[in-house]
Parts: sequence; C-alpha cells; structure tokens
Amino acid sequence: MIPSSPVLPDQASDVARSVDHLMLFALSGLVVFSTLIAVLVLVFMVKYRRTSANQVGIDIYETNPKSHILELVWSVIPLGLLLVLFGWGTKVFFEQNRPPAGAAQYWVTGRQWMWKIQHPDGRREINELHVPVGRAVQLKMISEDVIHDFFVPAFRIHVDVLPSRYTTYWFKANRTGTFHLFCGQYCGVEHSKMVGSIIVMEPRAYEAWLAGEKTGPSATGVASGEELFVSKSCNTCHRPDSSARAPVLNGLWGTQVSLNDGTKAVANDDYIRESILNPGAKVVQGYQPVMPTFRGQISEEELIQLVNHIKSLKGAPAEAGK
Ligand code: HEC
Ligand SMILES: [Cu+2]
Repeated sequence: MIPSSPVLPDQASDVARSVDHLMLFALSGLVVFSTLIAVLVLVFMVKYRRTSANQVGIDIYETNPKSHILELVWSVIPLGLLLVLFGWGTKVFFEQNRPPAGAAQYWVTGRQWMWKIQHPDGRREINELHVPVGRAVQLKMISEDVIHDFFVPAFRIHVDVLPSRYTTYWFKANRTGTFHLFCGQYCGVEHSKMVGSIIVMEPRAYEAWLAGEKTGPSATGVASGEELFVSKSCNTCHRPDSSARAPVLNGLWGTQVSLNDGTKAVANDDYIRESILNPGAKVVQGYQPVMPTFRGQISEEELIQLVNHIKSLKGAPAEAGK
C-alpha cells in the first residue's frame, strides 16, 4: 500500500494500486540507472582525463577480452529488467481491461460537452455517476460526436470514448467518496468544462439513492427501448409471433448468427447497433436485405435503449437462419 502523497492522485481502486506499483518500479529503475550513468560519467571524466598532450585513446575491444563479459552484463541485465516490466505491464493491462464476471453494466454516452450515464436499472444521470463501493462496475461507452476520453485519476482510468464503437472498461472502487471525472481528450471549446464526479457509496446508501427520485428513461426525454421498438416501427417486421419477414429477436442476444455470406457473427451490443444503423453490412442467412437503415434517425442513447430492450427479449431463439 502506498501512502497518499501530493505527487500521486487519490487511490480508490485495486487496479489503481497495481498501476502505481508498476509505475514506481519503472520510476525507480529510471532513477537508479540515470544516477549510475551520471555518476560514472563524472568519475570517468576525472579518472581518464587527458594528462599529456600527445596521449591517444586505445581500442578497448581489441586489447581486452574481458570486455565481452562486460558487454554481456550491460545487455542482459537491462533486457531482464525490461522483460520484467513487459510481463508486469501485461498483467496490469489485462487486469484493467477484463471485467470480472458478473460486473454490473453501466452505459456512458459522451457528447460535446457532457457525460450521460445510465444505470443497469435504467436510471439516468448527467455528469455524475453513483456507484456502490466494492462492486465491479463495467462501463460501456460511446460518443455522439467527437472522440472524448473517460478519465478518472483515482481509479487510474484513462480510456478513449469513440464515436460509432462501444468501448468497454471497468473499475471496482474500494472506498467511498467523491472522485473527479474529466474528459481526457481535447474535444472542443468547452472541453475543460466536460467534468463530473464519481460518487462511491455504501451499497445500502446506493440502493436508497436508486430508490429515490424516479428518473426513468422517459423522464429524461429518451423513450424506453420498448416504446422505441414500436415508435420506430421495428415491430412491423420483427413481430415476436412470426418470422415471416424478419428474424424474431427473442433470445437473439449472445447467440451465433449465421449470415448469408457464409460467415458467423456473435449477437452482442456492437452487432445489434450495426444491424440497426447499417443493416446491409451483415445480413442474416435466409432473409432479404430489406431492413431500412436508421442512421441519422436514432440517437446513441436511443440505440442503447434498443440494444438493452433486445437483450431483455427472452424466449426461444429465432428459428430460421440460425
Ligand atoms: C422493413 C422491415 C424491417 C424493419 C422496419 C426493421 N427491420 Fe430489423 N431486420 C429486418 C430483416 C429482413 C432482417 C434480416 C436481414 C438483415 O440482417 O438485414 C433484420 C435484421 C435485424 C437484426 C439482426 C437480427 C438477427 O437475427 O441477427 C436486428 C438486431 C434488427 N433487425 C433490429 C431492428 C430494429 C431495432 C428495428 C427498428 C429500429 C428494425 N430492425 C426494423 C427487417 C426489418
Ligand atoms: Cu470531451
């Protein structure tokens, strides 16, 4: 455990600790070797200084076979240290990038210049994210316009949020408190105002907070996935009772879909998002590419509602083409 210091930001997750240990290891190696080299430069400057006017340097390599050993030493030791750094860095990288099974999924939409967040139960908030302490929180993030970056120093999270692709990250806060959220990627004139807070609460307090003011999807101007499915007339083709014109979407989530070019795709968030915006890209086997594109007619937040809705559609997987 590293004590809090004025140099390092707050440390509020286990991953933050791993990142700091790795950073301190790299930093101490840097300090040791920089000092060693600086001292040797000074010592050798004095020790091997020119003492008479006609003195000429000698080629150490030819005259001293021991220099092979010396060269091996200064190659192998740094190699070993760098490999340690590499292996350790890889371990931390995977720790940071692989959410543990059962992590609760939160949606984050970045736009000029705010963060819009949706909880697993559909609750929404802006520039604030309330989470319970000690529970893994998975973030699924997308931008509505330019590239933003979800930056929470206390969790050592610094990850780009891209338009047209979901980025996934996770954290588990290990103490309660309020931590800064920044946009870490210059994104326009009000970039510096694109800030917020992560509020880490005791699980009980979080439950109480969730049960508090009701701001469901419809209360904040975004219709629920179920409503959108009707209002965007998805249901005219994707009727749960027939698979005549379009595949039934019940039970689709997580399955392998056979496409009419002979390949397969996994029905995940990105697949469903693409199916709605660019239906022609992956056409389900046995169907005609008749689905219209909804690009420009559905916002990222509405897409999230639709993805969540399709995810929640249980029942027998669609038969034809699977
Ligand atoms: C005109 C009829 C029609 C409408 C309207 C329509 N779809 Fe489709 N959809 C299809 C057809 C046909 C396919 C299968 C061919 C393909 O993949 O493009 C399909 C495929 C899909 C798939 C991939 C299904 C799978 O089994 O892999 C998803 C997801 C989907 N649609 C979602 C939607 C959503 C959400 C809406 C409303 C925003 C919508 N569709 C509106 C006809 C339609
Ligand atoms: Cu930004």
